[in-house]
Amino acid sequence: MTKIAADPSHPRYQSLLLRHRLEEAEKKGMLAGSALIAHGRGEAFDYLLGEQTIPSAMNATQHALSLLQSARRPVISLNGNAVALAGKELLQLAHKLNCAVEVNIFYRTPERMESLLNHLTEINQQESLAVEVLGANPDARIPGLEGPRASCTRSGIYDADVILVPLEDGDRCEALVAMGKTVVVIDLNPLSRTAQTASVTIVDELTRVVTNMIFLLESSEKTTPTDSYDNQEIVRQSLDHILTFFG
Ligand code: PTJ
Repeated sequence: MTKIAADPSHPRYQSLLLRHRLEEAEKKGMLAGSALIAHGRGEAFDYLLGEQTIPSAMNATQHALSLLQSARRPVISLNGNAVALAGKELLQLAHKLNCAVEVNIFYRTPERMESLLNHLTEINQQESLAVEVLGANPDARIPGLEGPRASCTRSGIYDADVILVPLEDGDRCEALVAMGKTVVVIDLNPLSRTAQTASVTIVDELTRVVTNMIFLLESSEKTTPTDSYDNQEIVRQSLDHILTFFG
């Protein structure tokens, strides 16, 4: 593996580290052709957020966690960018939540699926985790979606009641909500259709969210979801925060 050029004291270290992870994943054939474009869009929004977890995002994260902890059948859906940026931490989160992960990609090819599944299997072994990794043998379809991106696993995404989907696309988010699922998304763009249609929208950077979730799980008791959570208000607060950037 090539080394990242900057040292941890570099002011852009975190950003360079994430870019480096994507470069490495690209070499292994894990990413979609547009993965780096999607990441760049995320970076632009993160800049406007001050590259930090804003209070509304932390509220959404706490609520999402309580939903995942109380779920009958939670699952974490993983795409190429998510595995590249935070594969290890997402498996650790799944382990703590005692749930499966499912590789479910928008631009589905057998080669990418194999590369992503192998990478997760390696992490499971290296970290001595035994997280169930689904996605190799899809046996169900998400209603209302065309093509390979509708493929999913019955014991995973199809039967899940609460699903965490980092960097989801708008169509699929809508289709999952239409199936009656509680859909938690992580998306730095509060204006995206995904952010607007999800049940819980965490407007924050994926690696920060996963770190926050693991920290919360380790430091606090199991919490129950509150009825007063208002996702539209949470998304509005993130937009307000971005507007303060412009003075
Ligand atoms: O692996 P695949 O085939 O499922 O494809 C994955 C990508 C991400 C390429 C695909 O889903 C895609 O094209 O996504 P979009 O439509 O570009 O949406 C990506 C969204 O994620 C954008 O709104 C970005 O702002 C946001 N985003 C990008 N990087 C991050 C992020 N949100 C949180 N954390 C990030 N690191």
